[in-house]
Amino acid sequence: MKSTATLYLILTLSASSLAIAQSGDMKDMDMKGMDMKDMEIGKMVQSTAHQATGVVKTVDLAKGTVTLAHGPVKSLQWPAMTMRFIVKDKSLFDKLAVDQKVTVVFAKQNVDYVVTTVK
Ligand SMILES: [Cu+2]
Repeated sequence: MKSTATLYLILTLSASSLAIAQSGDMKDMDMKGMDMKDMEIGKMVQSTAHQATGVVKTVDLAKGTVTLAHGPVKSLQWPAMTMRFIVKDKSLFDKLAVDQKVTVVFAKQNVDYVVTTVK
């Protein structure tokens, strides 16, 4: 009886800790996914993401840059301006066509602003 009760307790505990571990894993996976993405584009793990909406003026796939005429960016206290962004994830160029209106998420990396998402 005692061993059965103990086994039951162990099973119950491992089932609940498994559930916790699984939800923990999912959080870890999200974090790892973000870290990996950040690592790909350099030391921007600590960078804050900003968002800008604007029109694509030029695209340079070879250099990995895009020039946007973007509206004000409150999080950076930027006025509207036309400027160059770095695009390290080449797949983003699929969404970056000249004259296209886009919303981008970007982060400062050293002296550059790197686009991480195009909406
Ligand atoms: Cu700007």
